[in-house]
Amino acid sequence: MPWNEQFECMPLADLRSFQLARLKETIAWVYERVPFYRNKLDEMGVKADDIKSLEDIVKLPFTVKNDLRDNYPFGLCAVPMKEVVRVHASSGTTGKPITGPYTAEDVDQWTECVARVLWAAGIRDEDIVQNSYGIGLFTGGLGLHQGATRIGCTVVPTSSGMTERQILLMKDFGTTALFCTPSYALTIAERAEELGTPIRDLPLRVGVFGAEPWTNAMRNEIEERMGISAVDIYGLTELGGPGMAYECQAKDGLHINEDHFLAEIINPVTLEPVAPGERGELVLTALQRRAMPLLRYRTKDITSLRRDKCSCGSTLIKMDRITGRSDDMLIINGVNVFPSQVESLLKDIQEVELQYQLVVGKKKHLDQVRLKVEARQDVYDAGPQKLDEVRNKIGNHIKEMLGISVNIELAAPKSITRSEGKAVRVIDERPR
Ligand code: DLL
Repeated sequence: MPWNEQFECMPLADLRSFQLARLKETIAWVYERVPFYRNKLDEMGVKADDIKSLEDIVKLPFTVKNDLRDNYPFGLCAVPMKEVVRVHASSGTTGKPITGPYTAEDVDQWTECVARVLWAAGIRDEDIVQNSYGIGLFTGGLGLHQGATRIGCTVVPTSSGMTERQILLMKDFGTTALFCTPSYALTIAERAEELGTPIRDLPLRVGVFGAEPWTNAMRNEIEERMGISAVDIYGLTELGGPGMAYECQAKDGLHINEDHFLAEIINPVTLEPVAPGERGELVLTALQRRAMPLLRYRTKDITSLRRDKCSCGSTLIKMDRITGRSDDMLIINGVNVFPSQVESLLKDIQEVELQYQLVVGKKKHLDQVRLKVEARQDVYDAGPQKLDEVRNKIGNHIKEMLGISVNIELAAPKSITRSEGKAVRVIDERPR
Protein backbone atom coordinates (compact mmCIF):
# COMPACT_ATOMS: atom_id res chain seq x y z
CA MET A 1 0.00 0.00 0.00
CA PRO A 2 1.19 3.53 -0.70
CA TRP A 3 2.25 5.89 2.11
CA ASN A 4 -0.87 8.05 1.81
CA GLU A 5 -3.72 5.89 0.60
CA GLN A 6 -6.23 8.74 0.68
CA PHE A 7 -4.40 10.79 -1.91
CA GLU A 8 -2.33 8.23 -3.79
CA CYS A 9 -5.31 5.95 -4.44
CA MET A 10 -8.03 8.57 -4.90
CA PRO A 11 -10.77 7.83 -7.45
CA LEU A 12 -10.30 10.04 -10.51
CA ALA A 13 -13.54 12.03 -10.12
CA ASP A 14 -12.65 12.93 -6.52
CA LEU A 15 -9.12 13.86 -7.51
CA ARG A 16 -10.34 16.16 -10.27
CA SER A 17 -12.76 18.01 -8.02
CA PHE A 18 -10.05 18.31 -5.34
CA GLN A 19 -7.65 19.71 -7.96
CA LEU A 20 -10.21 22.18 -9.30
CA ALA A 21 -10.97 23.55 -5.84
CA ARG A 22 -7.25 23.91 -5.06
CA LEU A 23 -6.54 25.49 -8.44
CA LYS A 24 -9.17 28.18 -7.87
CA GLU A 25 -7.84 28.81 -4.37
CA THR A 26 -4.30 29.18 -5.71
CA ILE A 27 -5.36 31.62 -8.43
CA ALA A 28 -7.16 33.77 -5.85
CA TRP A 29 -4.15 33.47 -3.50
CA VAL A 30 -1.64 34.79 -6.05
CA TYR A 31 -4.08 37.35 -7.52
CA GLU A 32 -4.39 39.00 -4.14
CA ARG A 33 -0.75 38.76 -3.14
CA VAL A 34 1.59 38.78 -6.15
CA PRO A 35 1.53 41.90 -8.39
CA PHE A 36 3.16 39.93 -11.23
CA TYR A 37 0.23 37.50 -11.36
CA ARG A 38 -2.41 40.17 -10.75
CA ASN A 39 -1.13 42.11 -13.79
CA LYS A 40 -0.93 39.01 -15.95
CA LEU A 41 -4.40 37.77 -15.00
CA ASP A 42 -5.88 41.25 -15.46
CA GLU A 43 -4.22 41.55 -18.88
CA MET A 44 -5.82 38.26 -19.89
CA GLY A 45 -9.11 39.17 -18.20
CA VAL A 46 -9.20 35.98 -16.08
CA LYS A 47 -10.37 35.55 -12.50
CA ALA A 48 -10.53 32.43 -10.32
CA ASP A 49 -14.29 32.21 -10.92
CA ASP A 50 -13.77 31.90 -14.70
CA ILE A 51 -12.16 28.51 -14.11
CA LYS A 52 -15.13 26.13 -14.20
CA SER A 53 -13.27 22.94 -15.06
CA LEU A 54 -9.65 21.73 -15.12
CA GLU A 55 -9.65 22.16 -18.91
CA ASP A 56 -10.07 25.92 -18.34
CA ILE A 57 -6.47 25.97 -17.15
CA VAL A 58 -5.54 26.96 -20.72
CA LYS A 59 -7.03 30.39 -19.92
CA LEU A 60 -4.24 31.02 -17.41
CA PRO A 61 -0.89 32.61 -18.25
CA PHE A 62 2.31 30.57 -18.37
CA THR A 63 5.21 31.27 -16.02
CA VAL A 64 8.76 30.88 -17.37
CA LYS A 65 12.21 30.81 -15.82
CA ASN A 66 12.88 34.40 -16.89
CA ASP A 67 9.88 35.56 -14.87
CA LEU A 68 11.65 34.17 -11.80
CA ARG A 69 14.92 35.84 -12.81
CA ASP A 70 13.18 39.19 -13.44
CA ASN A 71 11.59 38.99 -10.01
CA TYR A 72 14.73 37.76 -8.21
CA PRO A 73 14.97 37.07 -5.33
CA PHE A 74 11.49 37.25 -3.77
CA GLY A 75 9.30 39.24 -6.16
CA LEU A 76 6.97 36.28 -6.75
CA CYS A 77 6.61 35.57 -3.06
CA ALA A 78 2.99 35.53 -1.90
CA VAL A 79 3.68 35.85 1.82
CA PRO A 80 5.65 38.33 3.96
CA MET A 81 9.26 37.18 4.59
CA LYS A 82 8.33 36.79 8.26
CA GLU A 83 6.32 33.72 7.22
CA VAL A 84 9.13 32.25 5.11
CA VAL A 85 11.00 29.64 7.15
CA ARG A 86 13.39 28.33 4.45
CA VAL A 87 14.89 29.38 1.14
CA HIS A 88 16.51 26.96 -1.30
CA ALA A 89 18.10 27.95 -4.60
CA SER A 90 19.04 26.25 -7.83
CA SER A 91 22.59 25.52 -8.81
CA GLY A 92 22.04 27.12 -12.24
CA THR A 93 25.33 27.74 -13.99
CA THR A 94 24.24 30.85 -15.87
CA GLY A 95 22.56 34.00 -14.61
CA LYS A 96 21.01 34.54 -11.23
CA PRO A 97 19.95 31.58 -9.11
CA ILE A 98 16.32 30.55 -8.96
CA THR A 99 14.97 30.92 -5.43
CA GLY A 100 12.51 28.65 -3.70
CA PRO A 101 10.97 30.08 -0.52
CA TYR A 102 8.83 27.90 1.79
CA THR A 103 6.40 28.60 4.62
CA ALA A 104 6.28 26.13 7.52
CA GLU A 105 3.22 24.56 5.87
CA ASP A 106 5.13 24.24 2.57
CA VAL A 107 7.99 22.42 4.31
CA ASP A 108 5.50 20.10 5.98
CA GLN A 109 3.77 19.25 2.69
CA TRP A 110 7.08 18.82 0.92
CA THR A 111 8.14 16.36 3.62
CA GLU A 112 4.90 14.41 3.12
CA CYS A 113 5.49 14.28 -0.65
CA VAL A 114 9.05 12.98 -0.24
CA ALA A 115 7.88 10.37 2.29
CA ARG A 116 5.53 9.05 -0.42
CA VAL A 117 8.48 8.86 -2.83
CA LEU A 118 10.68 6.89 -0.46
CA TRP A 119 7.89 4.60 0.70
CA ALA A 120 7.08 3.77 -2.93
CA ALA A 121 10.74 2.84 -3.42
CA GLY A 122 10.34 0.29 -0.64
CA ILE A 123 12.13 2.26 2.06
CA ARG A 124 10.96 1.60 5.63
CA ASP A 125 11.87 2.66 9.15
CA GLU A 126 14.45 -0.12 9.51
CA ASP A 127 16.50 1.25 6.62
CA ILE A 128 19.83 2.95 7.10
CA VAL A 129 19.88 5.60 4.43
CA GLN A 130 22.93 7.42 3.17
CA ASN A 131 21.89 10.77 1.77
CA SER A 132 24.56 11.74 -0.75
CA TYR A 133 22.61 14.49 -2.49
CA GLY A 134 24.24 17.85 -1.86
CA ILE A 135 22.95 19.15 1.47
CA GLY A 136 22.62 22.93 1.41
CA LEU A 137 20.88 25.26 -1.02
CA PHE A 138 20.15 22.33 -3.35
CA THR A 139 16.69 20.90 -2.62
CA GLY A 140 17.86 17.28 -3.02
CA GLY A 141 19.76 16.99 0.28
CA LEU A 142 17.35 18.48 2.81
CA GLY A 143 14.30 17.33 0.84
CA LEU A 144 15.25 13.67 1.09
CA HIS A 145 16.53 14.09 4.63
CA GLN A 146 13.13 15.31 5.80
CA GLY A 147 11.18 12.61 3.95
CA ALA A 148 13.36 9.80 5.31
CA THR A 149 13.14 11.25 8.82
CA ARG A 150 9.34 11.25 8.59
CA ILE A 151 9.34 7.56 7.71
CA GLY A 152 11.62 6.96 10.68
CA CYS A 153 14.72 5.74 8.83
CA THR A 154 18.20 6.05 10.27
CA VAL A 155 19.51 8.95 8.18
CA VAL A 156 23.22 9.39 7.51
CA PRO A 157 23.53 12.89 5.98
CA THR A 158 26.85 12.54 4.17
CA SER A 159 26.03 15.10 1.43
CA SER A 160 27.90 14.60 -1.86
CA GLY A 161 31.64 14.22 -2.46
CA MET A 162 34.51 12.57 -0.55
CA THR A 163 33.72 9.34 -2.36
CA GLU A 164 36.11 7.09 -0.45
CA ARG A 165 34.56 8.20 2.81
CA GLN A 166 31.09 7.50 1.40
CA ILE A 167 32.20 3.93 0.68
CA LEU A 168 33.80 3.51 4.09
CA LEU A 169 30.64 4.68 5.87
CA MET A 170 28.45 2.58 3.64
CA LYS A 171 30.45 -0.46 4.69
CA ASP A 172 30.83 0.35 8.40
CA PHE A 173 27.24 1.53 8.99
CA GLY A 174 25.64 -1.18 6.85
CA THR A 175 23.83 1.34 4.66
CA THR A 176 20.79 -0.20 2.97
CA ALA A 177 19.59 2.74 0.83
CA LEU A 178 21.51 5.35 -1.12
CA PHE A 179 20.19 8.74 -2.30
CA CYS A 180 22.19 10.64 -4.93
CA THR A 181 22.29 11.54 -8.61
CA PRO A 182 22.59 8.51 -10.91
CA SER A 183 25.91 9.77 -12.24
CA TYR A 184 27.28 9.99 -8.70
CA ALA A 185 26.03 6.47 -8.01
CA LEU A 186 28.14 5.29 -10.92
CA THR A 187 31.13 7.24 -9.60
CA ILE A 188 30.72 5.52 -6.21
CA ALA A 189 30.35 2.08 -7.82
CA GLU A 190 33.49 2.56 -9.88
CA ARG A 191 35.60 3.86 -6.97
CA ALA A 192 34.44 1.01 -4.72
CA GLU A 193 35.53 -1.53 -7.35
CA GLU A 194 38.93 0.17 -7.58
CA LEU A 195 39.26 -0.04 -3.79
CA GLY A 196 38.40 -3.73 -3.83
CA THR A 197 35.09 -3.22 -1.97
CA PRO A 198 32.46 -3.76 -4.68
CA ILE A 199 29.14 -2.30 -3.53
CA ARG A 200 27.36 -5.46 -4.54
CA ASP A 201 29.10 -7.24 -1.63
CA LEU A 202 27.61 -4.72 0.87
CA PRO A 203 24.08 -4.68 2.37
CA LEU A 204 22.95 -1.82 0.08
CA ARG A 205 19.67 -2.83 -1.58
CA VAL A 206 17.97 0.27 -2.98
CA GLY A 207 18.96 3.51 -4.73
CA VAL A 208 16.77 6.61 -5.07
CA PHE A 209 18.27 8.53 -7.93
CA GLY A 210 17.25 11.67 -9.79
CA ALA A 211 17.94 15.37 -10.40
CA GLU A 212 19.36 14.72 -13.88
CA PRO A 213 18.28 12.84 -17.01
CA TRP A 214 19.32 9.20 -17.15
CA THR A 215 18.31 6.20 -19.19
CA ASN A 216 17.19 2.65 -18.53
CA ALA A 217 20.60 1.61 -19.86
CA MET A 218 22.22 3.59 -17.06
CA ARG A 219 19.77 2.08 -14.55
CA ASN A 220 20.74 -1.44 -15.64
CA GLU A 221 24.42 -0.62 -15.34
CA ILE A 222 24.00 0.79 -11.81
CA GLU A 223 21.75 -2.05 -10.68
CA GLU A 224 24.20 -4.66 -11.94
CA ARG A 225 27.30 -3.00 -10.57
CA MET A 226 25.79 -2.22 -7.16
CA GLY A 227 23.51 -5.22 -6.82
CA ILE A 228 20.54 -2.99 -5.98
CA SER A 229 17.15 -1.87 -7.23
CA ALA A 230 17.25 1.72 -8.51
CA VAL A 231 14.29 4.09 -8.91
CA ASP A 232 13.94 7.44 -10.64
CA ILE A 233 12.64 10.55 -8.87
CA TYR A 234 11.90 13.98 -10.29
CA GLY A 235 11.43 17.53 -9.07
CA LEU A 236 12.63 21.10 -9.51
CA THR A 237 13.53 23.99 -7.24
CA GLU A 238 10.91 26.31 -8.72
CA LEU A 239 8.10 24.12 -7.40
CA GLY A 240 9.70 22.86 -4.22
CA GLY A 241 12.31 20.25 -5.22
CA PRO A 242 12.11 16.43 -5.11
CA GLY A 243 8.77 14.88 -4.20
CA MET A 244 6.92 15.84 -7.34
CA ALA A 245 7.15 12.58 -9.30
CA TYR A 246 8.50 9.13 -8.45
CA GLU A 247 8.75 5.57 -9.62
CA CYS A 248 7.23 2.82 -7.54
CA GLN A 249 8.67 -0.69 -7.65
CA ALA A 250 6.85 -1.37 -10.92
CA LYS A 251 9.41 1.04 -12.49
CA ASP A 252 7.01 1.88 -15.26
CA GLY A 253 6.70 5.64 -15.24
CA LEU A 254 6.84 8.21 -12.44
CA HIS A 255 3.65 8.90 -10.44
CA ILE A 256 2.98 12.61 -10.08
CA ASN A 257 1.73 13.83 -6.71
CA GLU A 258 -1.36 15.22 -8.40
CA ASP A 259 -3.04 16.55 -5.28
CA HIS A 260 -0.10 18.97 -5.12
CA PHE A 261 0.81 19.49 -8.79
CA LEU A 262 -1.43 19.76 -11.81
CA ALA A 263 0.43 18.49 -14.87
CA GLU A 264 -0.08 19.36 -18.54
CA ILE A 265 1.93 18.56 -21.64
CA ILE A 266 2.19 21.25 -24.29
CA ASN A 267 3.79 21.56 -27.68
CA PRO A 268 6.76 23.84 -26.85
CA VAL A 269 6.41 25.69 -30.15
CA THR A 270 2.65 26.27 -30.45
CA LEU A 271 2.12 26.19 -26.65
CA GLU A 272 -1.09 24.23 -27.27
CA PRO A 273 -1.89 21.05 -25.30
CA VAL A 274 -0.75 17.89 -27.10
CA ALA A 275 -3.03 14.90 -27.73
CA PRO A 276 -3.29 12.51 -24.74
CA GLY A 277 -0.17 10.34 -24.46
CA GLU A 278 1.92 12.46 -26.82
CA ARG A 279 5.34 13.79 -25.88
CA GLY A 280 5.92 17.45 -25.21
CA GLU A 281 6.96 19.94 -22.55
CA LEU A 282 5.80 19.34 -18.99
CA VAL A 283 3.92 22.29 -17.48
CA LEU A 284 3.14 22.24 -13.76
CA THR A 285 0.86 24.27 -11.55
CA ALA A 286 1.31 24.22 -7.78
CA LEU A 287 -1.98 23.49 -6.03
CA GLN A 288 -1.14 23.79 -2.36
CA ARG A 289 1.99 25.87 -2.01
CA ARG A 290 1.81 29.07 -0.03
CA ALA A 291 5.11 30.98 -0.26
CA MET A 292 5.60 30.89 -4.03
CA PRO A 293 2.92 28.97 -5.90
CA LEU A 294 3.53 29.10 -9.65
CA LEU A 295 0.84 28.89 -12.31
CA ARG A 296 1.52 26.84 -15.44
CA TYR A 297 5.28 26.72 -14.99
CA ARG A 298 7.05 25.68 -18.18
CA THR A 299 9.63 23.17 -16.98
CA LYS A 300 11.31 22.69 -20.41
CA ASP A 301 11.44 18.97 -19.56
CA ILE A 302 10.25 16.65 -22.30
CA THR A 303 7.98 13.75 -21.38
CA SER A 304 4.47 12.31 -21.81
CA LEU A 305 1.65 11.41 -19.41
CA ARG A 306 -0.55 8.34 -19.12
CA ARG A 307 -3.15 7.22 -16.65
CA ASP A 308 -2.50 3.47 -16.36
CA LYS A 309 -3.56 1.09 -13.67
CA CYS A 310 -0.47 0.42 -11.56
CA SER A 311 0.44 -2.72 -9.66
CA CYS A 312 1.40 -0.59 -6.64
CA GLY A 313 -2.23 0.47 -6.16
CA SER A 314 -1.59 4.17 -6.83
CA THR A 315 -4.11 5.90 -9.10
CA LEU A 316 -1.82 8.89 -9.68
CA ILE A 317 -1.02 9.71 -13.30
CA LYS A 318 2.32 8.49 -14.67
CA MET A 319 4.94 10.59 -16.35
CA ASP A 320 7.40 8.83 -18.62
CA ARG A 321 11.10 9.16 -17.93
CA ILE A 322 12.33 12.64 -18.89
CA THR A 323 14.33 12.27 -22.09
CA GLY A 324 15.92 15.68 -21.80
CA ARG A 325 15.25 19.37 -21.62
CA SER A 326 14.02 21.18 -24.69
CA ASP A 327 17.02 23.49 -24.30
CA ASP A 328 19.40 20.47 -24.33
CA MET A 329 17.98 19.22 -27.60
CA LEU A 330 20.55 19.30 -30.38
CA ILE A 331 19.52 19.83 -33.97
CA ILE A 332 22.06 18.10 -36.14
CA ASN A 333 21.46 18.48 -39.84
CA GLY A 334 17.77 18.86 -39.12
CA VAL A 335 17.55 15.82 -36.82
CA ASN A 336 16.48 16.40 -33.22
CA VAL A 337 18.70 14.52 -30.80
CA PHE A 338 18.78 14.34 -27.01
CA PRO A 339 21.91 13.29 -25.11
CA SER A 340 19.86 10.48 -23.54
CA GLN A 341 19.42 8.84 -26.95
CA VAL A 342 23.17 8.72 -27.36
CA GLU A 343 23.51 7.31 -23.84
CA SER A 344 21.12 4.45 -24.65
CA LEU A 345 23.15 3.54 -27.73
CA LEU A 346 26.46 3.57 -25.88
CA LYS A 347 25.23 0.79 -23.64
CA ASP A 348 25.28 -1.46 -26.74
CA ILE A 349 29.02 -0.93 -27.15
CA GLN A 350 30.95 -3.26 -24.83
CA GLU A 351 34.28 -1.54 -25.44
CA VAL A 352 33.37 1.74 -23.70
CA GLU A 353 32.27 2.98 -20.26
CA LEU A 354 29.04 4.97 -19.78
CA GLN A 355 31.19 8.05 -19.25
CA TYR A 356 30.64 10.51 -22.07
CA GLN A 357 30.27 14.12 -23.12
CA LEU A 358 28.83 15.72 -26.22
CA VAL A 359 30.79 18.73 -27.37
CA VAL A 360 28.67 20.90 -29.64
CA GLY A 361 30.11 23.45 -32.03
CA LYS A 362 28.83 25.29 -35.03
CA LYS A 363 30.14 25.22 -38.58
CA LYS A 364 28.34 27.71 -40.79
CA HIS A 365 24.72 27.18 -39.71
CA LEU A 366 24.93 23.57 -38.68
CA ASP A 367 25.49 22.05 -35.28
CA GLN A 368 28.54 19.81 -35.23
CA VAL A 369 28.79 17.22 -32.52
CA ARG A 370 31.79 15.47 -31.11
CA LEU A 371 31.11 12.53 -28.82
CA LYS A 372 33.83 12.02 -26.28
CA VAL A 373 33.51 8.61 -24.65
CA GLU A 374 35.85 6.67 -22.42
CA ALA A 375 37.40 3.44 -23.72
CA ARG A 376 37.71 0.49 -21.36
CA GLN A 377 41.30 -0.04 -20.20
CA ASP A 378 41.94 -3.25 -22.22
CA VAL A 379 40.59 -1.61 -25.38
CA TYR A 380 42.70 1.47 -24.83
CA ASP A 381 45.81 -0.66 -24.31
CA ALA A 382 45.17 -2.65 -27.52
CA GLY A 383 46.51 0.18 -29.68
CA PRO A 384 45.46 2.47 -32.52
CA GLN A 385 43.99 -0.16 -34.81
CA LYS A 386 41.55 -1.36 -32.17
CA LEU A 387 40.64 2.22 -31.30
CA ASP A 388 39.87 2.95 -34.95
CA GLU A 389 37.68 -0.11 -35.10
CA VAL A 390 35.70 0.92 -31.98
CA ARG A 391 35.36 4.51 -33.24
CA ASN A 392 33.83 3.21 -36.48
CA LYS A 393 31.58 0.83 -34.62
CA ILE A 394 30.15 3.64 -32.45
CA GLY A 395 29.88 6.07 -35.37
CA ASN A 396 28.02 3.51 -37.51
CA HIS A 397 25.69 2.50 -34.70
CA ILE A 398 24.69 6.13 -34.07
CA LYS A 399 24.34 6.82 -37.78
CA GLU A 400 22.13 3.76 -38.21
CA MET A 401 19.91 4.39 -35.20
CA LEU A 402 19.69 8.19 -35.10
CA GLY A 403 20.56 9.11 -38.68
CA ILE A 404 23.26 11.59 -37.72
CA SER A 405 27.02 11.74 -38.20
CA VAL A 406 28.97 12.33 -35.03
CA ASN A 407 32.74 12.62 -34.66
CA ILE A 408 33.86 10.08 -32.10
CA GLU A 409 36.74 10.70 -29.73
CA LEU A 410 37.81 7.74 -27.62
CA ALA A 411 39.10 9.20 -24.39
CA ALA A 412 41.62 7.54 -22.08
CA PRO A 413 40.19 5.55 -19.15
CA LYS A 414 39.22 7.78 -16.17
CA SER A 415 39.92 10.96 -18.13
CA ILE A 416 36.38 12.36 -18.06
CA THR A 417 35.72 14.18 -14.79
CA ARG A 418 33.58 12.03 -12.50
CA SER A 419 30.33 13.54 -11.29
CA GLU A 420 29.57 14.17 -7.61
CA GLY A 421 26.23 15.82 -8.43
CA LYS A 422 24.66 16.57 -11.76
CA ALA A 423 26.85 15.25 -14.59
CA VAL A 424 27.85 17.62 -17.38
CA ARG A 425 26.85 15.75 -20.54
CA VAL A 426 26.79 18.58 -23.06
CA ILE A 427 29.53 21.13 -23.55
CA ASP A 428 28.20 23.82 -25.79
CA GLU A 429 30.92 25.70 -27.64
CA ARG A 430 28.53 27.44 -30.03
CA PRO A 431 28.92 31.23 -30.12
CA ARG A 432 26.05 32.97 -28.34
O1 DLL B 1 17.15 18.55 -9.31
C1 DLL B 1 15.45 18.52 -7.59
C2 DLL B 1 15.73 17.09 -7.33
C3 DLL B 1 16.59 16.71 -6.32
C4 DLL B 1 15.12 16.10 -8.07
C5 DLL B 1 16.84 15.40 -6.05
C6 DLL B 1 15.35 14.76 -7.81
C7 DLL B 1 16.23 14.40 -6.80
P1 DLL B 1 16.86 21.47 -9.78
O2 DLL B 1 18.28 21.52 -9.38
O3 DLL B 1 16.08 22.74 -9.74
O4 DLL B 1 16.06 20.50 -8.85
O5 DLL B 1 16.79 20.84 -11.22
C8 DLL B 1 15.56 20.57 -11.84
O6 DLL B 1 16.61 18.83 -13.13
O7 DLL B 1 13.82 20.61 -14.50
C9 DLL B 1 15.04 18.51 -14.86
O8 DLL B 1 15.55 19.14 -16.01
C10 DLL B 1 16.18 17.87 -14.09
N1 DLL B 1 15.71 16.66 -13.39
C11 DLL B 1 15.36 16.52 -12.10
N2 DLL B 1 15.02 15.22 -11.85
C12 DLL B 1 15.15 14.56 -13.02
C13 DLL B 1 14.94 13.21 -13.43
C14 DLL B 1 16.31 19.16 -8.67
N3 DLL B 1 14.57 12.25 -12.58
C15 DLL B 1 15.79 20.01 -13.22
N4 DLL B 1 15.14 12.91 -14.74
C16 DLL B 1 14.51 19.56 -13.87
C17 DLL B 1 15.53 13.86 -15.62
C18 DLL B 1 15.57 15.48 -14.00
N5 DLL B 1 15.77 15.13 -15.29
